[in-house]
Amino acid sequence: MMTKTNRLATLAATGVALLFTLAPVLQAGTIEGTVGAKDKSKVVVFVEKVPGTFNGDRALMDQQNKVFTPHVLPVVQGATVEFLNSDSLQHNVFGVGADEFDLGNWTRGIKREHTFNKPGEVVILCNVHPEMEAYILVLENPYFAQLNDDGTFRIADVPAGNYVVKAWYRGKTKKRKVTVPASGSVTVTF
Ligand SMILES: [Cu+2]
Repeated sequence: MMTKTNRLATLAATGVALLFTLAPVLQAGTIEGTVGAKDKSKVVVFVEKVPGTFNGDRALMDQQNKVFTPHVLPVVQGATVEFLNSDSLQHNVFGVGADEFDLGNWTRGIKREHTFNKPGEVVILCNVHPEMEAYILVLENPYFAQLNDDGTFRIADVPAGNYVVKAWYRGKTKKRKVTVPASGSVTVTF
């Protein structure tokens, strides 16, 4: 005869087994490959139209020695970017392109921020120093990657399906069609 404790244990075990049976299995694969570009740090590879709702995070762009760092910053739509002035002179930040704004001028140690809600490419400039330039790429989803030193990239956990993958470099994009498998990877060469 089953004791009360045993019966509870059996019920619990059945419940756990059911949970595992009913839980949806994520069918997702990896997109990997290479991009041929002179300046590998300035390439962003991204996947278009991945189903789901995604929120942008916070990111930082520094101004140091009259240079925006990083030079290329990919963010997800809705992200707020803080612009920090680390120099002992005045800088300005304004954006042109997919999103247009001007944050004004400010001095060392101070940050101002902007939230990027419009997808696309925004060129970041400083009206005090015409040589200062950077790019913020506002993307639809977090399925993007920057290149390793050897020109390779890897975008993991992409839901299985057919997509267009783009490689952005200095304001230009190349695209490839890919089929992401339910497990394993697909290789793309740009
Ligand atoms: Cu400046």
